[in-house]
Amino acid sequence: MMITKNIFKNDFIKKLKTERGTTIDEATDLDIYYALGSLVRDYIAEDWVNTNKRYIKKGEKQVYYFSMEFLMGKLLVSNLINLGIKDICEEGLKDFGIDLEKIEEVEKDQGLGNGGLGRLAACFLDSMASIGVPGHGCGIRYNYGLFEQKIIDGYQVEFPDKWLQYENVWEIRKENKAVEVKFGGDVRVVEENGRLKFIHENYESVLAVPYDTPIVGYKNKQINTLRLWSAETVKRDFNYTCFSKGNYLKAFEYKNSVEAISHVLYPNDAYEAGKTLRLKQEYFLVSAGIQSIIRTFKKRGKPIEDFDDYVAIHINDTHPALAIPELMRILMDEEGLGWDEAWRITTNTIAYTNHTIMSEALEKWNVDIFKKLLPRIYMIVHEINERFCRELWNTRYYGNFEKIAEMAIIADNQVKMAHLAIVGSHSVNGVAKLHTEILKKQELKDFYEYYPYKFNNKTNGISHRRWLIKANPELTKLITEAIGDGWIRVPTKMRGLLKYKDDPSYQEKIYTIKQNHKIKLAKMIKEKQGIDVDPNTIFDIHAKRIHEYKRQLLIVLYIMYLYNRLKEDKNLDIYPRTFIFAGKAAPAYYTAKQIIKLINTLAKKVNNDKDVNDKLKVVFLENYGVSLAEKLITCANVSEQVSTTTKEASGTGNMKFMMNGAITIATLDGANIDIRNAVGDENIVIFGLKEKEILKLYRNGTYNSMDIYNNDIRIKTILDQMQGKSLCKKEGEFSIIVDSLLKHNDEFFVLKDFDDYVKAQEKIDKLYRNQSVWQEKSIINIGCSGVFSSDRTIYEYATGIWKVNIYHSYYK
Ligand code: DL6
Repeated sequence: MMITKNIFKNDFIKKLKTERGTTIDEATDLDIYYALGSLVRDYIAEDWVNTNKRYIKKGEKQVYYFSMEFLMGKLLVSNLINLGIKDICEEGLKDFGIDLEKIEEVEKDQGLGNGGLGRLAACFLDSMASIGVPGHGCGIRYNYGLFEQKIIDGYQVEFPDKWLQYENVWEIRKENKAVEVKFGGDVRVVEENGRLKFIHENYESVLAVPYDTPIVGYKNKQINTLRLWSAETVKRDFNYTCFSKGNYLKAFEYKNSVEAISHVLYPNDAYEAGKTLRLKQEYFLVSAGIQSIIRTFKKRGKPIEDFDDYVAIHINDTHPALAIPELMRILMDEEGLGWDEAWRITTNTIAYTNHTIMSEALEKWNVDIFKKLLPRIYMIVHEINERFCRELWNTRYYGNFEKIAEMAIIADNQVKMAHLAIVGSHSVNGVAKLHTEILKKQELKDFYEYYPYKFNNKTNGISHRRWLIKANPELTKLITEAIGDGWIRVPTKMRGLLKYKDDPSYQEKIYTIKQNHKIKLAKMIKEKQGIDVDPNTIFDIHAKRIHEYKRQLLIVLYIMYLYNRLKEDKNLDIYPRTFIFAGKAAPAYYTAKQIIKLINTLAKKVNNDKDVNDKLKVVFLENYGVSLAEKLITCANVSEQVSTTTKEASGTGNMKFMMNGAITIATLDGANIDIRNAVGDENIVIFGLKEKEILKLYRNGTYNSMDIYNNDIRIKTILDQMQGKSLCKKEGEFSIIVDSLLKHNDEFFVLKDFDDYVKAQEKIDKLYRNQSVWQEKSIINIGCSGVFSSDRTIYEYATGIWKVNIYHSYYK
């Protein structure tokens, strides 16, 4: 159906009446949001049903993207854009005196993720639907997403994220599709007709109930599904006998323990060591997801032996790696296949992405916990391990006990999830070239040597629909005016912009758009924090999780250095800057939380010092998430991507900032390298240790951060200030930070890279003064950013790993 403005206006009035019992004059913003959301869902409905029908009728291979995290953000405006009706709705609402931007504020972010990994999953869903891959998300419907961060007295304080406080207008509960997931109990083995049967008994049952959210493709009528599972009790909600006897806690024990499974997202971007509940969550996700896939597959009437021709399952890091033994279990215990056939199907179906080399993120589960919680799954993992070790012994490592122990899936009383994921899948990919090379050369070297054909690289990407079209409609319009709208479907066509790079009038327009965003942000900062920020200063932004390897500290040291210089000489000629930080720290990561406190302490000092005020400001914005990111990325002149080389697998914030015209100051880490290759050395500012230098320093242990402290007066002064009372009231408040840099020898080479970073920043300062040069670089960055669209990434996954049909042939 073609939706015109009048149709929309009539439908909207009707919705307000039927769903909210109100009229335009009486409606609150919440009424308007819900009526609008419900209407948009109606507009989606028919295409959603038709897409599913088409998948079944054509028998197309389906992709299921399993992830413990989906950081979807808000969906209203992004759905309007993809349906192609945003302008109509916006204008229709305006006729009623309603501002869409204001209504969008009512929607809660779906913050079911920690950071890069979860947001990548969300971008992938958008791209799969938009380029026409039959691909769906499978995750957990946490009642509480990533905590809400408030800054109180400079400290991070966490509050529950009540995203489901009101109805979630996008989801549909499908209780008829619920499945049972079993925990604990015993496995009895019996022989029947010459075959072993595994009977799972005395287990605890949990009902997994799916909630489906439509994922709207860009103007193509393709609607895929994000299915999130919620844990519920199977039979009785609570034990009435206990309740009657007055034992209230006991009465609700079962209900509480079941519902805990999907209660809250673990707020850590590495894994939660040893937490049984986390293991329970992981199995809950894969068991529910795989049972549901098998059920859908069987409806097609194809033989189970052909499963891998029709289904591809992707596991987003190792968190869903139990998909491997779970699929084996179902194929053998329920479908009656033998081990070899089940193994062939499983490994052909499953593919795995590694997202980090940080050792604390490598999941390992204690065998005793694992066995107790998942007895049948443990038996299968044990058998996979036995067979794998035997194969290693027989093929390549005969007699080499040490090597086999290193590669084993179960060793040292632990189940190693990365090893399971590699052995049980047909593809292992890293997320940027450098990251993949590090996996091959170091972290997963043994596995690469054994299975070279499994390893490949898929450089990350971002949805340009979310991060440019939605976040920056003004820039979107300007690009389209210059080169037409072909770039929206084929983002690499943004290169067409390069011919405008030195056109003064185009440069002026690019400048004005950025400037207007900065003015808006400055207003928000003033309202929220009372800080006056001048939009004419350079906006220098670092927004991402707070982590030592991401090196917020390097920027802090630089600000302190600038501050000291300005205090010495008020007339010092530096281009005025506003440093903006945003990001959450894992609640148990004390050093990261102290870094937040340090930034806020420094902000207070700098912002209240009249001597430096017209040249330097520092702002920490609380509660970083998708919505705040959409506001920030449009405002940056400088994008800070300063992780210790080799530590950031890819980064995706780097791509978002670049696409919105920021110039990146970066180490040669993760996808920064790919950005450098795309824009050329002159259009990015690179500094810091290179991969080889870093690896050498780690290897030969010759680095001594005390030498730098003793020989570089700038650093000595700053660290002494950080220790003493000149910065904060409580002496020693930041000693954990200073100790990490000095006593613990600066694991992330902050001090080592400081000097080079200062020089890089001086280069930025100089470049910004010449606005025509700066704007030229900005246009080049925008023009070259198309290759970082997740449409490209998904195209590579679809053709290189999943081998699925891509329905919309415009993407090549
Ligand atoms: O691949 C998405 C994203 C990368 O861009 C980041 O560089 C990387 O740090 C992040 N990794 C994680 C770690 N999670 N685990 N395990 O979030 O992935």
